[in-house]
Amino acid sequence: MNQPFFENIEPIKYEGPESESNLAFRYYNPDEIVLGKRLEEHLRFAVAYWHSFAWEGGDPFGGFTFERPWHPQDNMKNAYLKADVAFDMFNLLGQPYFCFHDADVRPDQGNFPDNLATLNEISDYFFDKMKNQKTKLLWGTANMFSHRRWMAGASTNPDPEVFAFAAATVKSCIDVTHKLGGENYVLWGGREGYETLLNTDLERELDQMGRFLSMVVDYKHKIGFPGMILVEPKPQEPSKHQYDFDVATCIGFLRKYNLEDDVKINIEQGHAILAGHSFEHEIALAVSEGMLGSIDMNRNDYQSGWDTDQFPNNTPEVALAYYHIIKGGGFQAGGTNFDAKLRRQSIDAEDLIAAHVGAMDICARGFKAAAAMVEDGHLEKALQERYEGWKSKEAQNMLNSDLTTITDNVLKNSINPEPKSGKQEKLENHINRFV
Ligand code: XLS
Ligand code: NI
Ligand code: NI
Repeated sequence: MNQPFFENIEPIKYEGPESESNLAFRYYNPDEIVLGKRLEEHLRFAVAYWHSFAWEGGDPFGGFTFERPWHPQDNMKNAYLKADVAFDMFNLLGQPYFCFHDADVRPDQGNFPDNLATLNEISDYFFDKMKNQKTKLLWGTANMFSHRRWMAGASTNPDPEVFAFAAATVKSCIDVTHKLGGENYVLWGGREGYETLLNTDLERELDQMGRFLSMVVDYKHKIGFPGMILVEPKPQEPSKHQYDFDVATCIGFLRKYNLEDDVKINIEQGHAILAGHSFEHEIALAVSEGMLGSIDMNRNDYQSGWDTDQFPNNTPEVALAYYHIIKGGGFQAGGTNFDAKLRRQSIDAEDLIAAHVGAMDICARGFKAAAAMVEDGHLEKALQERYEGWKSKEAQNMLNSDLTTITDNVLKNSINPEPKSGKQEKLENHINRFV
């Protein structure tokens, strides 16, 4: 199919920090070796199909602004055109991965058999395209939040028929992800939550969600899907209360249903902010529990209170996130998915490319800063020094004793601790040497 959507745009190249071009990488050189590995293999960038190609630019006060050639997205002809444009963009950017929901790539047919047939049809088309270009699938997922059938939840729905439709939908999406060699499968519970307890049996709904996820894990093993299963926390929006509130809540949930070995976590910057955390807090917590799977990289407006999904544009924030990812051993099957969308006034085809180029550059810059911070070692050393006291035998023994013994010791040795500086500003100043 011949379409002129990205007219006059050449494949994006690395030109270095001095480049004057709007459409060149200044920091992202995929072949640069950082910490012994190519940058491309560290960062594992993915483009999100939904924001870049399915979203039409509407907001609660106004309609669509984008008017792409593949709109309206209600027929398969336009689904094919959209796929052509998407894979053209992947070629221009050269990022190694993409991610998609079923609903991004084919129109909803209003019933399961037709949804299944069209998903299989368009994913066969992807399969052929992926034979001819380097783009791989980071993860697949099911959109079980847009269509009205999901309004009261998918697996947590009061209606068992919706649970059944959800199970069949997820099975079809795992099958397609497997067919395309996807490296992960994500479940984000957009409607898995509630508006009011007046009509919600919270305990029952959580049990339904636990059973559902267990079936997903069983199915993954049954078909030999080698990818990771990931859940993605978010505190609210679209539901008032989402069950997968944040990383800590997800870990508690996964442990309760004995799923912590089979399911890891996909952490999104904006969702961390909405939950009242920093991105690095969520990452560090997941790393410390062995639960980090992948990240959805974006930027949230700090004032709005809703999910703004902006492209990242803040090196210090990104650097601290990658610092904790590197300290955790880096990505295994996961990667950096740009779960980010244009502002609705950015209607040009070139805006889509520029947004990704800038985002890839910011991530590369942040990642290299983080790697330098790791190599420099000052932060790690300061951290070790702060906990130095715990290295002594007495301190370690105390952790295995009891309150009475400790009290006796406090009295006997007149223990009276002298406060020590936390040196926060000095440490923050140190970060500024790298970002
Ligand atoms: C929405 C979520 C969504 C998931 C995939 O807020 O971030 O985009 O990443 O369903
Ligand atoms: Ni996301
Ligand atoms: Ni989001």
